[in-house]
Amino acid sequence: MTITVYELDGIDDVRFSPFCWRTLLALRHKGFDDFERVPVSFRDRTPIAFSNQERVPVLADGDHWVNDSWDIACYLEDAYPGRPTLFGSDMGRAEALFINAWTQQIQTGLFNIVLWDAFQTVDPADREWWRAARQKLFGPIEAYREGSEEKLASWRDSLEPLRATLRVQACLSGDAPAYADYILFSAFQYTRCIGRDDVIEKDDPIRQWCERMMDLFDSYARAAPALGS
Ligand SMILES: N[C@@H](CCC(=O)N[C@@H](CS)C(=O)NCC(=O)O)C(=O)O
Repeated sequence: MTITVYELDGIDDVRFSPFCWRTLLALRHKGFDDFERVPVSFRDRTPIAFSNQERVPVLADGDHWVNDSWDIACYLEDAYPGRPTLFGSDMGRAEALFINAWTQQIQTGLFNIVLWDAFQTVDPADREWWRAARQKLFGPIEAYREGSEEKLASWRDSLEPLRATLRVQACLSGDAPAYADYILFSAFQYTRCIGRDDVIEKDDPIRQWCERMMDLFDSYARAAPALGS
Protein backbone atom coordinates (compact mmCIF):
# COMPACT_ATOMS: atom_id res chain seq x y z
CA MET A 1 0.00 0.00 0.00
CA THR A 2 1.42 3.40 -0.92
CA ILE A 3 1.62 6.06 1.77
CA THR A 4 1.52 9.67 0.61
CA VAL A 5 2.22 12.78 2.67
CA TYR A 6 0.93 16.12 1.45
CA GLU A 7 3.11 18.95 2.72
CA LEU A 8 3.85 22.63 2.19
CA ASP A 9 6.55 23.59 -0.23
CA GLY A 10 8.60 26.79 -0.28
CA ILE A 11 11.23 28.42 -2.45
CA ASP A 12 13.87 26.02 -3.85
CA ASP A 13 11.83 23.04 -2.64
CA VAL A 14 12.39 23.92 1.04
CA ARG A 15 9.84 21.81 2.96
CA PHE A 16 9.68 23.85 6.14
CA SER A 17 6.35 23.02 7.79
CA PRO A 18 6.91 21.98 11.43
CA PHE A 19 3.63 20.06 11.46
CA CYS A 20 4.65 18.13 8.35
CA TRP A 21 8.06 17.30 9.81
CA ARG A 22 6.33 15.61 12.73
CA THR A 23 4.62 13.27 10.27
CA LEU A 24 7.74 12.65 8.17
CA LEU A 25 9.75 11.67 11.26
CA ALA A 26 6.89 9.56 12.62
CA LEU A 27 6.85 7.63 9.35
CA ARG A 28 10.62 7.08 9.42
CA HIS A 29 10.41 5.96 13.05
CA LYS A 30 7.74 3.44 12.05
CA GLY A 31 10.17 2.10 9.45
CA PHE A 32 8.55 3.57 6.35
CA ASP A 33 11.09 4.96 3.94
CA ASP A 34 9.41 4.69 0.57
CA PHE A 35 6.44 7.02 1.10
CA GLU A 36 5.63 9.70 -1.42
CA ARG A 37 5.86 13.42 -0.55
CA VAL A 38 3.49 15.64 -2.50
CA PRO A 39 4.06 19.42 -2.38
CA VAL A 40 1.09 21.71 -1.73
CA SER A 41 1.31 25.47 -2.18
CA PHE A 42 -0.22 28.10 0.09
CA ARG A 43 -2.25 29.54 -2.78
CA ASP A 44 -3.57 26.26 -4.17
CA ARG A 45 -4.84 23.49 -1.88
CA THR A 46 -6.37 21.47 -4.72
CA PRO A 47 -4.13 18.44 -4.01
CA ILE A 48 -5.73 18.06 -0.55
CA ALA A 49 -9.29 18.97 -1.57
CA PHE A 50 -10.26 15.30 -0.95
CA SER A 51 -9.66 15.88 2.79
CA ASN A 52 -12.37 18.58 2.99
CA GLN A 53 -10.08 20.96 4.89
CA GLU A 54 -7.16 23.20 4.01
CA ARG A 55 -4.27 22.29 6.30
CA VAL A 56 -1.29 20.00 5.93
CA PRO A 57 -0.04 17.46 6.72
CA VAL A 58 -2.51 15.07 5.19
CA LEU A 59 -1.54 11.42 5.06
CA ALA A 60 -3.12 9.02 2.59
CA ASP A 61 -2.60 5.33 3.20
CA GLY A 62 -4.17 3.61 0.23
CA ASP A 63 -7.82 4.70 0.23
CA HIS A 64 -7.69 5.91 3.83
CA TRP A 65 -6.65 9.47 4.65
CA VAL A 66 -6.04 11.36 7.89
CA ASN A 67 -5.32 15.04 8.52
CA ASP A 68 -3.80 16.73 11.60
CA SER A 69 -0.32 15.65 12.66
CA TRP A 70 -1.48 14.31 16.04
CA ASP A 71 -4.24 12.21 14.48
CA ILE A 72 -1.79 10.96 11.88
CA ALA A 73 0.66 9.81 14.58
CA CYS A 74 -2.16 8.03 16.42
CA TYR A 75 -3.32 6.45 13.16
CA LEU A 76 0.19 5.14 12.36
CA GLU A 77 0.60 3.79 15.89
CA ASP A 78 -2.76 2.00 15.84
CA ALA A 79 -2.71 0.79 12.24
CA TYR A 80 0.86 -0.55 12.48
CA PRO A 81 1.25 -1.98 16.00
CA GLY A 82 3.99 -4.41 14.89
CA ARG A 83 6.33 -1.60 13.90
CA PRO A 84 8.47 0.49 16.32
CA THR A 85 6.23 2.36 18.72
CA LEU A 86 5.81 6.14 18.63
CA PHE A 87 4.45 6.40 22.17
CA GLY A 88 5.64 3.32 24.07
CA SER A 89 2.40 3.00 26.04
CA ASP A 90 -0.98 4.65 26.61
CA MET A 91 0.68 6.76 29.27
CA GLY A 92 3.39 7.77 26.79
CA ARG A 93 0.68 8.77 24.32
CA ALA A 94 -1.09 10.82 26.97
CA GLU A 95 2.13 12.63 27.89
CA ALA A 96 3.03 13.22 24.24
CA LEU A 97 -0.32 15.01 23.94
CA PHE A 98 0.93 17.51 26.52
CA ILE A 99 4.11 18.04 24.47
CA ASN A 100 1.88 18.58 21.43
CA ALA A 101 0.01 21.35 23.24
CA TRP A 102 3.14 22.92 24.76
CA THR A 103 4.87 22.96 21.38
CA GLN A 104 2.01 25.05 20.01
CA GLN A 105 2.99 27.78 22.46
CA ILE A 106 6.69 27.39 21.62
CA GLN A 107 5.95 27.61 17.90
CA THR A 108 3.77 30.69 18.24
CA GLY A 109 6.57 32.41 20.18
CA LEU A 110 8.97 31.39 17.45
CA PHE A 111 6.79 32.72 14.61
CA ASN A 112 6.83 36.08 16.39
CA ILE A 113 10.61 36.10 16.10
CA VAL A 114 11.26 34.63 12.66
CA LEU A 115 8.28 35.87 10.68
CA TRP A 116 10.40 37.89 8.27
CA ASP A 117 12.74 34.93 7.64
CA ALA A 118 9.71 32.70 7.13
CA PHE A 119 8.50 35.13 4.48
CA GLN A 120 11.81 34.78 2.60
CA THR A 121 11.23 31.03 2.43
CA VAL A 122 7.78 31.33 0.86
CA ASP A 123 7.62 30.66 -2.87
CA PRO A 124 7.41 34.06 -4.64
CA ALA A 125 4.15 32.95 -6.28
CA ASP A 126 2.67 32.41 -2.80
CA ARG A 127 3.91 35.63 -1.19
CA GLU A 128 0.85 37.77 -1.82
CA TRP A 129 -1.37 35.10 -0.26
CA TRP A 130 1.01 34.59 2.65
CA ARG A 131 1.46 38.29 3.41
CA ALA A 132 -2.31 38.87 3.54
CA ALA A 133 -2.94 35.80 5.72
CA ARG A 134 -0.08 36.45 8.16
CA GLN A 135 -0.84 40.17 8.46
CA LYS A 136 -4.25 39.26 9.85
CA LEU A 137 -2.56 37.28 12.61
CA PHE A 138 0.68 39.18 13.28
CA GLY A 139 0.25 42.70 11.83
CA PRO A 140 2.53 44.12 9.11
CA ILE A 141 5.34 41.65 8.47
CA GLU A 142 7.93 44.41 7.87
CA ALA A 143 7.78 45.06 11.63
CA TYR A 144 9.56 41.70 12.08
CA ARG A 145 12.62 42.55 9.99
CA GLU A 146 14.64 43.64 13.00
CA GLY A 147 14.56 43.98 16.75
CA SER A 148 13.90 40.39 17.76
CA GLU A 149 16.72 40.16 20.36
CA GLU A 150 14.49 40.78 23.38
CA LYS A 151 11.81 38.40 22.15
CA LEU A 152 14.47 35.81 21.36
CA ALA A 153 15.93 36.00 24.87
CA SER A 154 12.55 35.48 26.52
CA TRP A 155 11.67 32.67 24.06
CA ARG A 156 14.94 30.93 24.92
CA ASP A 157 14.03 31.22 28.61
CA SER A 158 10.67 29.59 27.94
CA LEU A 159 12.56 26.48 26.73
CA GLU A 160 14.04 25.84 30.18
CA PRO A 161 11.82 22.77 30.89
CA LEU A 162 13.20 21.15 27.74
CA ARG A 163 16.77 22.11 28.60
CA ALA A 164 16.43 20.78 32.16
CA THR A 165 15.12 17.47 30.82
CA LEU A 166 17.90 17.11 28.26
CA ARG A 167 20.53 17.75 30.91
CA VAL A 168 19.61 14.42 32.52
CA GLN A 169 18.47 12.27 29.61
CA ALA A 170 19.36 12.02 25.93
CA CYS A 171 15.83 12.52 24.62
CA LEU A 172 12.43 13.72 25.78
CA SER A 173 11.23 10.11 25.55
CA GLY A 174 14.22 8.76 27.55
CA ASP A 175 17.33 7.12 26.10
CA ALA A 176 15.94 7.00 22.58
CA PRO A 177 13.68 9.36 20.64
CA ALA A 178 9.98 8.80 20.03
CA TYR A 179 7.04 10.92 18.91
CA ALA A 180 7.30 13.50 21.73
CA ASP A 181 10.81 14.27 20.50
CA TYR A 182 9.66 14.61 16.89
CA ILE A 183 6.90 17.04 17.85
CA LEU A 184 9.26 19.49 19.51
CA PHE A 185 12.27 18.91 17.28
CA SER A 186 10.15 19.75 14.23
CA ALA A 187 9.91 23.35 15.48
CA PHE A 188 13.73 23.53 15.42
CA GLN A 189 13.86 21.78 12.07
CA TYR A 190 11.57 24.57 10.84
CA THR A 191 14.09 27.21 11.98
CA ARG A 192 16.86 25.30 10.22
CA CYS A 193 14.84 25.14 6.99
CA ILE A 194 14.15 28.88 7.00
CA GLY A 195 17.82 29.73 7.68
CA ARG A 196 17.39 30.70 11.38
CA ASP A 197 19.39 27.94 12.97
CA ASP A 198 20.88 30.59 15.26
CA VAL A 199 17.78 30.73 17.52
CA ILE A 200 19.42 28.03 19.64
CA GLU A 201 22.88 28.86 20.94
CA LYS A 202 25.85 26.61 20.22
CA ASP A 203 26.44 25.48 23.82
CA ASP A 204 22.76 24.83 24.57
CA PRO A 205 21.90 21.19 25.39
CA ILE A 206 18.92 21.66 23.09
CA ARG A 207 21.31 22.05 20.17
CA GLN A 208 23.09 18.80 21.02
CA TRP A 209 19.73 17.03 21.10
CA CYS A 210 18.83 18.62 17.75
CA GLU A 211 22.07 17.28 16.31
CA ARG A 212 21.15 13.79 17.55
CA MET A 213 17.72 14.14 15.99
CA MET A 214 19.25 15.24 12.70
CA ASP A 215 21.47 12.15 12.68
CA LEU A 216 18.43 9.85 12.77
CA PHE A 217 17.28 7.81 9.79
CA ASP A 218 20.45 8.36 7.73
CA SER A 219 20.47 12.09 8.52
CA TYR A 220 16.98 12.52 7.08
CA ALA A 221 16.31 15.95 8.65
CA ARG A 222 19.87 17.18 8.13
CA ALA A 223 19.72 16.35 4.42
CA ALA A 224 16.56 18.40 3.87
CA PRO A 225 16.94 21.52 1.71
CA ALA A 226 17.22 24.70 3.80
CA LEU A 227 17.25 28.35 2.82
CA GLY A 228 20.81 29.42 2.03
CA SER A 229 22.20 25.88 2.06
N1 LIG B 1 -3.12 21.09 14.17
C1 LIG B 1 -2.68 20.91 12.82
C2 LIG B 1 -2.06 22.20 12.31
C3 LIG B 1 -1.77 22.11 10.83
C4 LIG B 1 -1.25 23.42 10.26
O1 LIG B 1 -1.55 24.51 10.77
N2 LIG B 1 -0.50 23.29 9.18
C5 LIG B 1 0.05 24.44 8.51
C6 LIG B 1 1.39 24.02 7.95
S1 LIG B 1 2.73 24.63 8.89
C7 LIG B 1 -0.82 24.84 7.37
O2 LIG B 1 -1.47 24.02 6.76
N3 LIG B 1 -0.80 26.13 7.04
C8 LIG B 1 -1.54 26.63 5.94
C9 LIG B 1 -2.16 27.96 6.26
O3 LIG B 1 -1.58 28.69 7.05
O4 LIG B 1 -3.21 28.24 5.68
C10 LIG B 1 -1.68 19.75 12.76
O5 LIG B 1 -1.07 19.43 13.79
O6 LIG B 1 -1.53 19.14 11.69
